[in-house]
Amino acid sequence: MAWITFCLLYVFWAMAGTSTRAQSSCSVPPEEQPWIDGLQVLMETSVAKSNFVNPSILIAMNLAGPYNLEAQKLLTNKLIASDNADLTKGQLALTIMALTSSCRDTGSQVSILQKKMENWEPSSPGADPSAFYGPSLAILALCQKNSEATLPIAALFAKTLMSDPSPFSVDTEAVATLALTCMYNRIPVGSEENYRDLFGEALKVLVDSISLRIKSDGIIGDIYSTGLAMQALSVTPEQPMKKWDCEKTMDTILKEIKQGKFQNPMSISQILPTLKGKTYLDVPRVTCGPDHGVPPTVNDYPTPVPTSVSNITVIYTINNQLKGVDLTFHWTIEVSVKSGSVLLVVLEEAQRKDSKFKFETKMTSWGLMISSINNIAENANQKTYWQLLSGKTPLNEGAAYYIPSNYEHITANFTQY
Ligand code: B12
Repeated sequence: MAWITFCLLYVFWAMAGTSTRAQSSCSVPPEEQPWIDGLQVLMETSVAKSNFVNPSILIAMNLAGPYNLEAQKLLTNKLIASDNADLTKGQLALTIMALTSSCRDTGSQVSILQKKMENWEPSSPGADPSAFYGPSLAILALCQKNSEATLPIAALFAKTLMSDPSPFSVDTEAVATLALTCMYNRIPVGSEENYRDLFGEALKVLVDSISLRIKSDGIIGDIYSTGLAMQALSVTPEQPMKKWDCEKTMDTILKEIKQGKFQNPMSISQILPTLKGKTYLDVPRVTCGPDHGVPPTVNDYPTPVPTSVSNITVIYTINNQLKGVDLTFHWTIEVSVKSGSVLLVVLEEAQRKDSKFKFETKMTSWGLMISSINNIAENANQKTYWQLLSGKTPLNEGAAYYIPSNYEHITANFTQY
């Protein structure tokens, strides 16, 4: 009898571990599907165009079902061949999930990440609101590989998270929710500590906080955190204090897609799973085989309307009050660029007009990041970076995608996170 009970419990646990029980979900209406296909094609096309090996794109592609099998193969092989030595916890976690979604072996990466997380020393409370983003990805990836071995790390993570008073970004809370939901769903029967209560309590804190950031139009945080937040709210076992209207969020996201707000392949990679009814929790369940969706022809989906070619003036200020007392500066320049130009063109024009405005960039998963201006460089150890603002409002896109309007005042401000 005891044996039968054990077997039943095991089956129940195994089923719990493999189901991403959608608490709230909604889908893209069939007539809007061409827009989503268009996004996927845009994201997949970026693979051949860039040398940057982006695991998030492979994850999204495999969750959605790749159209471009060549791109899928190319990215998988590049990831297998890439050197893991200098990867951060978050990058390693994304690599593991990407290779898993392509049904490849991840044994060596998993043991490196496991060790890194066993040695993880949470930063002091309130130190850095984004410090949990990478560790959240790490717990999510490790949970999918070996949830039992991840229990103590996830428990420390959940406790640290709850004791930190600083408000996290919606992006961070969303990934932490996915990670702890994965753990919650895979707690082995008969575990010593009461993990279910602990993870449940942490999840409640996280989803309540996410729900408080739902705007009246359904956007959660900003449009670029909404994809991850939708994934999180659709799988969490804890009900948020403020009810989430998935349909409303979906409607607004579709409107934003039609306005051309999802041009950055990385932004597509974070919204596409939700639009396809998937979440990062589905990564271990991707089936790899010869089957793939029929690629839509390029004309099948609408593209955003092109902008005009008249010139506009942009006011551009660079400000450093942080580094080196004798190095501080606050300079402004006016530049003229073609209407519809991205901010990067403004920065290039400013640099051409006046060498004080010289700048450097570095390639990242989100595209080019402004890493240095007038020889003052960002520094992760000192938590400094160049923040971009329009007036006093921080931009929600980077310089390679943001399109300033006529007489807009853009500031690059050297600051700390
Ligand atoms: C942490 C974080 C930062 C940190 C990164 C440094 C650090 N050591 O952690 C800091 C505070 C510096 C930062 C800066 C900015 N960020 Co930021 N950031 C994030 C966050 C929360 C997590 C990134 C991460 O760790 N990913 C996991 C690791 C494993 O991947 P990774 O590829 O190695 O991560 C690197 C890149 O993401 C890069 N990065 C971070 N933010 C941005 C933004 C842009 C435009 C670029 C090109 C690169 C970049 O820094 C990471 C660490 O090296 C994401 C949220 C998200 N949804 O992705 C937002 C996010 C990527 N950031 C965003 C934005 C808008 C910015 C800023 C433009 C804000 C501003 N107004 O200045 C600036 C960049 C300005 C510049 N100099 O070019 C947006 C991008 C949206 C978009 N469509 O482009 C996101 C999605 C947040 C959001 N929901 O709006 N960010």
